[in-house]
Amino acid sequence: MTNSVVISGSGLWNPPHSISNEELVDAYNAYAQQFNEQNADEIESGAITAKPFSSAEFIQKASGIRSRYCYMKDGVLDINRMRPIIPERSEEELSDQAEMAINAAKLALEAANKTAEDIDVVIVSCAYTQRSYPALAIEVQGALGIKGFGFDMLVACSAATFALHRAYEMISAGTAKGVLVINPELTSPQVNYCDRDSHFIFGDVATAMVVEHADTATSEHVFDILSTKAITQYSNNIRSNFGYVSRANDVDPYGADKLFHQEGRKVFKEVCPMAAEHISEHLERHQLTSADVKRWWLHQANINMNTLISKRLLGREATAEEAPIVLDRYANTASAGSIIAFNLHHKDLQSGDYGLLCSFGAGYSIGSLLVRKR
Ligand code: CO8
Repeated sequence: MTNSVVISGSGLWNPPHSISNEELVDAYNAYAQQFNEQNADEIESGAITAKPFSSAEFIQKASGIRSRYCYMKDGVLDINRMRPIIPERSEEELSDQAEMAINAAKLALEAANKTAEDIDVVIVSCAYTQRSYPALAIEVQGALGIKGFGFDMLVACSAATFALHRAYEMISAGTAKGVLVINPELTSPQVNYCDRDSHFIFGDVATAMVVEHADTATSEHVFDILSTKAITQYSNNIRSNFGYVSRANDVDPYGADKLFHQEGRKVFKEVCPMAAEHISEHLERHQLTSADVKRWWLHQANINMNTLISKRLLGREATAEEAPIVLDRYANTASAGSIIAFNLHHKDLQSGDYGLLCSFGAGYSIGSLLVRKR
C-alpha cells in the first residue's frame, strides 16, 4: 500500500430556484420605500435612519455576483416578509439540509465510482446546521445506508476545506477507508434581506467530495492530496450571534445581530493579504511557486478579493482558466464556493498538474489543500 490519499469524486447540487440582482434589488427597494414612508416622522426627527436604496449595477461591480440559487424563493421577494418560506417538516421526514446533502453526496459517489459500502465516515460541514442534534451527518449516513460514523462540523467559510483536512488525516492514519465530506450550504434563512449592504451576498447550494486511499480509487479524475494547511485568527468582522442562549438572554432571537453581518471593507483589507501569504507558504513547503500551479480553486466571496489575491501570487491577474470564478451564477455559498469551482473546472487538467483549493472567511479561517492530478 502506498500512503497516498486522494479526492476521487465530487458532486454539486443546485437548488431549483434562482434570484437575479434585478429581482432582489426591486424587492429590497420597494421594501425600503415602504419602510421610509411608514417611518417618515421618526426619520425626520432623526430617531431612526432612512433605509438607503440598493442597485444591481453596484452589486455586480462590488462583488461579481449576478444571481444566486435559492432553496425556496417564496417569501424572499415579498416586501412584507423578506425571508424565505421553508415549511417545517415533521421529525419523521428527512430534514431540509440532509436532503440537500444527500443530493450532492449521490453525485459525488457516482463520480468516484463508489457505493455506500465503500464509505465508513460521513462529515457534514457547513456554515450552519439547522439543528444541534442528532447530527445531520448521522441522518445522511442512515439515509444512504452507510456503516461507520458521522459528525457535523462548523467552520463558516472554511468548513469544507477543514473537513477535507480531517478526511485526509483519517485516511492517512488508516482509521477510515472512505470519507464523504458534504457541504449543504443553506444560507438564505440567515441572510438579512432588509440590509442593503449584505442582502445580495449569499446563495444556497450543496457540494460533496469522496476522499479515499489511492489504492482503492477507480474513477477517471483522481487527485492526490499532497498536503493541507490551516490557520485561524479571531475576528469580530464577520459574525452571527444566532444561538441557543438567546432564549435565556431575553433578547429578540431574530434581531439583526443574530443574522449574518460584517465589516465588509475591513474583511477585504485583512483577509486578502492573509490568504495570499498562507498560500505562498503552503507552496514553499513543496519548493513550488505560484507559477507551478495550473488551477486555483479559490473561495468565492467577492471577485475583487480573488483578483487581488491572484495578483499578489502571480504578479498579474489570473485568467479565468487559471482561477475560475463561479460567483456570477452562485454568489457566495459560504464553504462550498471553492468546491463548486473544483467540481466545474477539474476535468481538463493533465496528469502531473498541480491545483490548489483554498477557502478564507469568518473566524477568520483559512484552509488549503495542494493536489496533483494522477
Ligand atoms: N447598493 C448600492 N450601494 C451600496 C450597496 C448596495 N447594495 N451596498 C453598499 N453600497 C454603498 C455603500 O453604502 C458605500 O457608500 P459610501 O461610499 O457612500 O459609504 C459604497 O456603496 C461602497 O460600499 P462598501 O465600501 O461597503 O463597498 P465595497 O466596494 O467594499 O463592497 C462588499 C462591499 C461587496 C461587501 C465588499 O466589501 C466585500 O465583499 N468584502 C469582503 C467580504 C467577505 O468576503 N465576506 C466574507 C463573508 S462570508 C463568510 O465568511 C462566511 C460566513 C458564513 C456564511 C453566512 C451565510 C449567511
